[in-house]
Amino acid sequence: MHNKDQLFAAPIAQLGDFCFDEQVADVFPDMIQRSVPGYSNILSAIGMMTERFAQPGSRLYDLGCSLGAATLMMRRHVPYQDCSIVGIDNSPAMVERCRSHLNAFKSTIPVEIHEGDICDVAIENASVVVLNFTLQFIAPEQRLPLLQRIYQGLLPGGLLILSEKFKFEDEPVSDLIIDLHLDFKRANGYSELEISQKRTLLENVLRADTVATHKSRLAAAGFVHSDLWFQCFNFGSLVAIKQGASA
Ligand code: GEK
Repeated sequence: MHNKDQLFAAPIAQLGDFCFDEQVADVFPDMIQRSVPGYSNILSAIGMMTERFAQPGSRLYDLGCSLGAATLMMRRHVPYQDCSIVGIDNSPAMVERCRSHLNAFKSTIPVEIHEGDICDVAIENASVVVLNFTLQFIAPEQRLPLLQRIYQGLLPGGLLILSEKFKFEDEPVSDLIIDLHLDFKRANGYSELEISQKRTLLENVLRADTVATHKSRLAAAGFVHSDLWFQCFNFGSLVAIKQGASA
């Protein structure tokens, strides 16, 4: 059983910025499941795509791994014993819990979980790179350089899975989609106070882009092949494939 997210249930006098501290790490599986529509579908598909895109002797990266949900999926589905998985997160609370969570399951695939900034770490010999709801927390000016480094680090035929919260330009459409997401959170038991406090906290921290911005940034980073493969309200996921010898 996961701890229930009740972090924003009582009024908070001073609302600062959201951060991935111990309190958040303790309730994170419940929080993300109740806040992000389609989260478990995306995780299942990360497993399916790992089976297809992992290359023998390569590395698989989970950038902004939190408690390692995508790392676990990749570890379960990677079809080659000589692959390894690297998870990176800059929150010490997440990294500590991620390591013990992964140790609770048996596997012969090597996994390293590093505490660090994904904008600084080397990405090499990669067949699959996952950015599952992490790019949205990176400073906008660092997003293209990060995608360029991912592109450089991917092997030909390698895959990037980029899941994000999206912004919409058309006002009535945007209002509708934001409302549907609020209904999703209400249906999952969040109160109006919890919803509004969390929104205020995230305002300066989570800066969403439109799907079109993501596609053009992926193209600018070098990816010739990319598109949206999943969307539910204002959350979704893109794939980008590095041109291979035969692609
Ligand atoms: C999942 N992928 O469950 N460097 C490293 N980590 C970072 C950085 C950075 N610069 N900025 C933020 N993070 C996970 C969910 S959560 C998404 C990802 C969410 C980390 C941060 O510490 C947090 O753990 C993660 O990115 C984002 O599939 O909370 O909406």
